[in-house]
Amino acid sequence: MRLTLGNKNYSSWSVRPYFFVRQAGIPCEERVMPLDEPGFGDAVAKASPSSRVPFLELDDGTVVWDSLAIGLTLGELFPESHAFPETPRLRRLAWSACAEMHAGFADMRRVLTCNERRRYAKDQWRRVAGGPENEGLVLADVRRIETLFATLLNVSGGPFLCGAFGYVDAYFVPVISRFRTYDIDITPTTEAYAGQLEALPTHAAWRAEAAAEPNVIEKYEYPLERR
Ligand SMILES: N[C@@H](CCC(=O)N[C@@H](CS)C(=O)NCC(=O)O)C(=O)O
Repeated sequence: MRLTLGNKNYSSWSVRPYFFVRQAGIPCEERVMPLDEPGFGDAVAKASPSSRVPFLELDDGTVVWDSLAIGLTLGELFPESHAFPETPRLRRLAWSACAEMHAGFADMRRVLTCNERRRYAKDQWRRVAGGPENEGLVLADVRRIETLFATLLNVSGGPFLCGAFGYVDAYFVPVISRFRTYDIDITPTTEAYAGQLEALPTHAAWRAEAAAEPNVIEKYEYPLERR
């Protein structure tokens, strides 16, 4: 089985399965295809039906594309990884949260691009948001995500969204990363949850591997003041 990813620093969709596979200890070969490098377009079009990363090649030759489908597949193939909770109520909440992330938060994703190794000074992101209306849309996404966290943590009792670490948590790792990159104000509940994710050994490994990547994608680097 082989998981193909984009840059660990920038490719938020790739970070999700990468983080889960690592944290759950699933045996899987890993390959990085850096986005925007010459040859990326042709290579990814040949290998991935959607021409996007991430994708997972199974031993029987099946290619599973899309971060959400990969999570569901990992849950099926590796039940001991507890990708999704066994308790039906929690499982349905995990599905809902992943689906909402997968389909939503376009304003936050567009403005607060994933860039784990960068740390901008507070409120600098507003300069690239495209006006007060867009700033409001980004903040509305952030607040909805915080409500989602609070709801799941309240039902499950934590420390992760559905109790034990699962795919839903890997799904929100790049969101917490964005909050850190852009120094977004977050509630104590979100802060405590972020601390749980950041304390995982996989998180330190991800940060180190993202920092070590040589590729810089200019369109994801803002000329903003850093902290
Ligand atoms: N819905 C997809 C989105 C995948 C996606 O947009 N991947 C981006 C990188 S984060 C990509 O492959 N971009 C390459 C391109 O558009 O050429 C998923 O969840 O996996």
